[in-house]
Amino acid sequence: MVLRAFLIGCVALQMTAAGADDNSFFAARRKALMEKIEGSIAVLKGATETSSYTAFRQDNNFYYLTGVETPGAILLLDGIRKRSILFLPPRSEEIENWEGPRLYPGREARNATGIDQVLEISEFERELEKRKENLDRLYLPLSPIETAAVSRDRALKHEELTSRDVWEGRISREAALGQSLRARLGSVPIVDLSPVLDEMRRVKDAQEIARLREAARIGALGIKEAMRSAAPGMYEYQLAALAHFVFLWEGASGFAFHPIVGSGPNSCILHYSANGRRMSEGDLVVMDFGPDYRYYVSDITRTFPISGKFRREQAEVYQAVLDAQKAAIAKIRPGATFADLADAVDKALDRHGYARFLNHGVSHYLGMSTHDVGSVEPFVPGVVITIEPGVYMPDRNLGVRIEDTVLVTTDGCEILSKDVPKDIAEIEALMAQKGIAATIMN
Ligand SMILES: [Mn+2]
Repeated sequence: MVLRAFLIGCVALQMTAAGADDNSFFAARRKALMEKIEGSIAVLKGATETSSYTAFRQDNNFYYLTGVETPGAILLLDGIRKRSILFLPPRSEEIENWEGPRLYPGREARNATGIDQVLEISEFERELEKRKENLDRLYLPLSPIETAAVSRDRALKHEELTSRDVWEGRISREAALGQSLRARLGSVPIVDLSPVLDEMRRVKDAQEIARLREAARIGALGIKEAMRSAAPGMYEYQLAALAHFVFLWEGASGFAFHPIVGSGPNSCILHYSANGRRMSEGDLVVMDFGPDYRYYVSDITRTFPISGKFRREQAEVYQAVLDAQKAAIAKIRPGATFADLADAVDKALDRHGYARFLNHGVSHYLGMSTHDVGSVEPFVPGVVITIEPGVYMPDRNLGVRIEDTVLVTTDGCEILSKDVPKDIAEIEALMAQKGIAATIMN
């Protein structure tokens, strides 16, 4: 998925989900955060029940620090006493009846989560009250909550539009939370926790890297299946469905962002989402999609001819974009910046006279969100980025984008999405194979 700005940084546990191994990662993150807010406390409010019949997905920050996937939870991190308290809604027979068992306040939840104390949500105010005396500040994340398929750029835009809407204009959830807390805290200032969490989340730990690697493996498998099955006469949504099927089959909870499958003229629409066009001989298809696997995502784009063979003009543009992508990947290492990658892409495309046909940013951080948090550079080992140059020529119905998910290592990088071919001969060989669509349609 493409970043709007030219460069971002030119400058369950639902009783079961997380296990003991996972808990040690969550505990380490809470410990690290409490060190950063030494002498203060932080409050995070998790996602509430969904307003639709979709699966509950916890807020990224809340999950990052707890692994807890229970709706309506609050986390208090006490950086003075170095203790964490989780607040959960009380047991409800009705909810259990409909939704199954949940995590409830008490010893069982403490054992399952490894969090120091698990109290009922009604206790939160008293615990806050206890701590407000002599408190120098309270940290609260002020950036928008991130649940399924949410990235901050999009969420901020939505927030801005909502606040400016003459008819439904209202303050954000985070601003409202801040107001409620302020009313109870008196003169204690509220400080934004988001930049602190952003910088922690920017650099991935071993658990995160393992999940990102799996998300990229699943993403690659899905895109490969779509390429294998692609044939003239199919609809764009059918390619999306094939990849989505593979994502779910492999254990992803859903997608990282709505699928982008643009054929022919739609290949030039950066975030094309209708996916309704019937594809025909000669079309080039830009497919940009990725799964959400245990709160970590991948973001992969491949461009391929629906018939399985590139036409000469298509191959020429494609090769230029591929050269640019490879030139940029060669620059990815600790110390490099987004500007270095943009520069490598620009120089490579310029050699072919195509630089002016690129109208979006070519790289962004990726992790729990597709356009992940973190505005700090240069890269360090453990950050994950995407690299996605493109060339778009609407006059010729010809759009090409190639995107991989890449982990920065100590001595260079590892292309996590390397399983999907991108060289012309390899793409044509993959597309000559029989895909599962042939079985579904017969
Ligand atoms: Mn992207």
